[in-house]
Amino acid sequence: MKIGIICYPTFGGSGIVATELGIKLASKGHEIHFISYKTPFRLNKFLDNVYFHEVEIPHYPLFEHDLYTLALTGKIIDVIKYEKLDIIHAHYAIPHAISGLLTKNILKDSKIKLVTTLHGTDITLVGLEPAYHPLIKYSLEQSDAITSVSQYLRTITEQHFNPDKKINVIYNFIDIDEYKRNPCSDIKHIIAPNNEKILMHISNFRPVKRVQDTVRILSEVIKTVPAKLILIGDGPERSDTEKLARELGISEHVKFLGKQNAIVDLLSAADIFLLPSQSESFGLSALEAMSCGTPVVASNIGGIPELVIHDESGYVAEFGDYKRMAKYVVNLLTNEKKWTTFSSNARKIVEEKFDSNIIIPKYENLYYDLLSE
Ligand code: GMT
Repeated sequence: MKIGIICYPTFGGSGIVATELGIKLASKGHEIHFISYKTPFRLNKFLDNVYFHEVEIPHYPLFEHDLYTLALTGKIIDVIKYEKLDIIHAHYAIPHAISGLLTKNILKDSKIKLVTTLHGTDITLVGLEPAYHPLIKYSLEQSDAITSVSQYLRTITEQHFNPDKKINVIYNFIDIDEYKRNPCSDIKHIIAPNNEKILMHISNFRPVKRVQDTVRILSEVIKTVPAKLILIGDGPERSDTEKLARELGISEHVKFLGKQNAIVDLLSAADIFLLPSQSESFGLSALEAMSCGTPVVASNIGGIPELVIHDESGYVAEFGDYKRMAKYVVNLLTNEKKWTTFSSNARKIVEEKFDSNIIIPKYENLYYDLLSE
């Protein structure tokens, strides 16, 4: 099949999922055409069957705002026409699914099929903006197929938009051969030379991630267990989080590493992964941690409990209840047998439910079904 993938190229779960999906499909012989305003950051080497098409946005003094949606539509039309695509797959409803629909309407005689994958905030945040609500509803009803990355996201989409179309849940996935605990990682000894336990968090530091709660959790944990907190990523909450660590007098226990690429080695050094988000349709970083055998302590919101099984592979608590999360962390860090069981349970859940070898065929079957209609 020839598939066009429309996604955001920057750090962020939806772009990562879209890029990894394209890479896996290409390795199975499909021809993949990524369309975005920048090369997706995970597309960092030559790969057979993979092409990238950059959307150029024309500027004109009359346009106070760039017309990305229209420029994207023009580029999709171009790629469909000249590369003879069978499917376009939009990741994130706004504006990708809208551009996809516009394309379909313009190319009336084409047999192109549009798949829209919902990732979370396109429904729970952006989708609730009154100006965008009718657009999202239209894009859901007019796409040839809709997928969502968790059961939770399907339910909330049905509640808010009541689309007259089935939503297929296809969970996010991971390459379990790439994301596995690396016992040789010497990062642990560098970060914690006195054998302190390591708590870790990775995100884009947006307010919804509640990064400051990770510092509050650490301040509780170190009352009983010597520990360090490693924060990976960057974003708007970083300076306030640094300030909080200073105010609590624990900044020597907190390391801000910024954006990093050696995620597997870093996760292999972690004893606990923290994800205290206020909203999370899935929680891709928790999946990466679990695949590396790191138990997760998280909030019990959104799609998180679909992967972090409470009292089995980690713990979940009410969002904002950092004291309870800290208790769960201490409980795991002071019970080696329990930690080992949770670590292997976490890996097992990933192998059984979220392995890319299980999930990618679900997307392929969806495409084949559409093409045979
Ligand atoms: O968080 C966003 O604004 C969008 C998106 C992204 O690109 O990071 O995140 C969502 O998609 C991820 C991949 O499917 C999910 O793992 C995240 O849980 C989800 N974020 C939220 O729901 C807040």
